[in-house]
Amino acid sequence: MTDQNDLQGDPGVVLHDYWRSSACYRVRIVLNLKGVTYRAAPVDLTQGAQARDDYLALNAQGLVPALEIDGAILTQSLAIIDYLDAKFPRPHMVPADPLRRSRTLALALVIAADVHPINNMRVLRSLREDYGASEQQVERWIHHWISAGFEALEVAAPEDGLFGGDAPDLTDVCLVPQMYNARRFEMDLQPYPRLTRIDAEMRQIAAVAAATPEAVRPG
Ligand SMILES: N[C@@H](CCC(=O)N[C@@H](CS)C(=O)NCC(=O)O)C(=O)O
Repeated sequence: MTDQNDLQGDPGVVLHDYWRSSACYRVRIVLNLKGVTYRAAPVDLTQGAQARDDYLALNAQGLVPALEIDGAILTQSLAIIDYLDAKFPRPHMVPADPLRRSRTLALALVIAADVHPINNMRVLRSLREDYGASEQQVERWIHHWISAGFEALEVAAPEDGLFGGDAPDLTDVCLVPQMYNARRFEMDLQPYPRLTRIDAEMRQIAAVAAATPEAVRPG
């Protein structure tokens, strides 16, 4: 796949990355699928590095990822992927056909807009610190919202192949990190056999395997 785009390997591409962040994991998968070489600049969320002035100068939201590319700083994983798709078209993450495009975006947004944001670190911290939630309640919250998204995705998932058919699309790219999180929080995945199969097929792809948290964990 690396030889399919006209330009890859710009050594100036820097991903401000946290190894276990799902939003970063999405961007790493797409950079790898498109064969774009990048340097990772770790932002240690466990040390609060996302809230330090030097990082806030890159992303005033204090969230990872941020991508430095072409002299610009891009934020929001889906907006970053949209830029990469425009700049390095092959393989496409979102189809050009309007109807297929809308359907792909809708499924990807089940995860990126409706599941992931309410399970991220700052929300879980607020549940614990501002609302006194116990670890058991936090876990129930996480499972509840992942299940809500996965139930809808399982219905939409193809019987064979990936969401993108023979090649990954944006939904597949968003699914893999969300499945990683589901396993991390010990969710029962038996109700989602199609999602489980798609995730396993995705992780067989070398570019996807190279983006896994364990493969990029610093130190
Ligand atoms: N919608 C954003 C979400 C980014 C996001 O929530 N990043 C998390 C890691 S996955 C983060 O930086 N969390 C830091 C915090 O919650 O303080 C995107 O897709 O880029």
